[in-house]
Amino acid sequence: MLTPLLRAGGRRLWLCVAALVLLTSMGRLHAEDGYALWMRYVPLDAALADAYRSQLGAVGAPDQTPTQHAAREELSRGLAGLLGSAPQLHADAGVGQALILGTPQSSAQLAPYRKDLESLGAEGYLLRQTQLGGREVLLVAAREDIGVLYGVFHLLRLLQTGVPLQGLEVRESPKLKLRLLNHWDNLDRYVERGYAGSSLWDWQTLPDWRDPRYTDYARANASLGINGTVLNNVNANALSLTRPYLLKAAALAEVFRPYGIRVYLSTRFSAPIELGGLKTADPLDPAVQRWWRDKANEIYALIPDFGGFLVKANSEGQPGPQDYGRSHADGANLLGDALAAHGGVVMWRAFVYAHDVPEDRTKQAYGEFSGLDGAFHPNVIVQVKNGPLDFQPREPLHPLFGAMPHTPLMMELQISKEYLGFATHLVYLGPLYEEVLRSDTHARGAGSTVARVIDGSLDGHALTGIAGVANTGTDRNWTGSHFDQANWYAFGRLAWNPHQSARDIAKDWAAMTFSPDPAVVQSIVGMMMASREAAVDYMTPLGLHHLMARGHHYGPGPWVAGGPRVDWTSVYYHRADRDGIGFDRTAHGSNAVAQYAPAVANVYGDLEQVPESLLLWFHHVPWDHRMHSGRSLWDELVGRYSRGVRQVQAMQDSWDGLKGGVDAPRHQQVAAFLRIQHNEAQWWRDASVAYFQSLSGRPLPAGEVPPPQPLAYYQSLQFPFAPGDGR
Ligand code: BDP
Repeated sequence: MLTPLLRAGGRRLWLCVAALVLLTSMGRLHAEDGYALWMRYVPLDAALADAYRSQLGAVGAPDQTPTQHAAREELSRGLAGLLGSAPQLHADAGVGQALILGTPQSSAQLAPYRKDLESLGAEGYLLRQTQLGGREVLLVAAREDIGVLYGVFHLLRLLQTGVPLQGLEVRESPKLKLRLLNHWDNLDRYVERGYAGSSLWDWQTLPDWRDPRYTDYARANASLGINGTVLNNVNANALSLTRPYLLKAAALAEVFRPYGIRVYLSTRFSAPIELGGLKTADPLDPAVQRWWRDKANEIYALIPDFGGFLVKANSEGQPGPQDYGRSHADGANLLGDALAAHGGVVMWRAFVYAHDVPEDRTKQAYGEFSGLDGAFHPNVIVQVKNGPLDFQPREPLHPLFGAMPHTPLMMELQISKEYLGFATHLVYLGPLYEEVLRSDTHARGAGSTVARVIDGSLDGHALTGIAGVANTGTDRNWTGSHFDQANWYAFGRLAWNPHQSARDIAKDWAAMTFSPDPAVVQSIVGMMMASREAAVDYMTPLGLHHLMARGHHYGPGPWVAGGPRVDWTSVYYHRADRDGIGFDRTAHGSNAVAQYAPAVANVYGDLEQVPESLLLWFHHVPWDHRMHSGRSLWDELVGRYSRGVRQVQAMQDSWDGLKGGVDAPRHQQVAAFLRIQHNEAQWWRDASVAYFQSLSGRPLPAGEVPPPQPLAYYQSLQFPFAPGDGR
């Protein structure tokens, strides 16, 4: 009798202890709203802080330029937060300093490193623990001030993630030259495909009022090495090029400059007509050429380090050179010539599909651009989306990668999740980015990855770059949800080095954003790494694509048909009927596979070899088609939809387990968003299964629950106020 009682008592005691531990740890967790992003700098574990404090001691950090000042400020803020006391900062390098920041020009102690630092380039940096005058010192050294700032952010990351500094040796330089955010922000502060509030840019109060948030935006970007920002939407308003707006852009440029961030603008090709009163915007017309040259001169007088133009032309109704019978190269070169004298670049988008071409939309960019290889002026770079359609949950690589060896190509990724559940769905995009970067174009034999196309190493280009469509807005947490901060973060880290691993990046982010506790990190990284595949499963499994509701793209719409353009409908892309499903892009169909190098085309074009994850992108197959699992395609499809929903449930379970390990306000919001995601994943699954079953006429596989509502119900749902729609 005694033993069970004791056991019960013991259990109670254990529960009390556990509750106490939880309460104490919860007590330590301050309520957070996400504003600080991954730069929270909250106190480290005491032992770790002691160890770091003994290694960092007094700091020598010059304070002569705005960038040097920014580096000092960040270091000071970081160390004060992490270690509990602000460091002693000395502007002149001196004996006894344990941490030395600077360049060979700014710090006498770093002068001997001049040669060593040369090879790191203008933005690179060196972190090194070494002996100086018989003492241990840590150097954060670079050729230019901006490298020092990047080095400071790197050092702070090491501290935030608990990396020992003993014997530290880090040599870093960016693999890509242009590392840009593209803001799809309109002048009225509406953000196209934005899910995080309004535009950060308060055009009305600029240039006089410089919201301190602009500085925090710059800090966040500099912490990742992002070095440029396109302020306005690619569906551009010509007014951005008028003097009042240029003055506003100049004010932002001034705030961003110390952080190494240049300002760029999206330009409307017809601006010479709209603003200049010309009759034409023909790129070969001398008056048009003069107008753009004058405009460039005006811009550079106000913004001496202006980055250049981003252009969406002859796409989705935007004006462009083809309106005058000229090519994309003619258009891009017109602007390139205007900027050349000032060192600016033109990023000319390849996201084009014509209104009157009845061809498979995924083929059109290649069709229009591949023939122009080598025709662009040296300061023009062609900006290509990751896949040939439009930021879907999964796409194959864009066939232009590797197909234009004589033209610099940069990649455009979407950070904002237009097609991936907006801000409420937890979908970490690191694996999506990594998947495309590691895709092999086979253009110059095996190993010709997209990462090597865009880092210039494949074809020897010096002008290189990557752009991410920003997910920022006025929401307190910047990105509309706590987890969407990870997508901004991952984009920036991969922009610096596209060969990094999405999992490693997730680990850093989770430790810095939530907690360095290994159990917390492991659990969060597990959720993140599975999340993208979950979204693919519950939205568009097995290579399906573009099945979202019309216009706003919120929720399922696999039945979408009719309307202005066939390639804006879902039925065009899935082609399902009683017999089968999928878009035949083999030689029997649109032959889009032929746009890839033969080694890739052979795999994608062959039903036996194509990865199942892209099966229905490239093939139209009967419902009975045998899958690797041994199941029929129909059974597999339904199974994938349900698997996606279960995965969201698993994320909810993991998150519930983190109660007490993450501060309450953030925990609650993520938990609520996961509930939304779960409901919406279920909705996606039910609506899609109901719809495809209405075509296939097949019974659900054993164990699958029938959709609770008839198809007509799902089809009747309307969301006129879903956010972010184009307008
Ligand atoms: C699509 C968006 C649309 C953009 C377009 C683009 O739906 O709002 O304008 O891409 O990239 O994904 O130009």
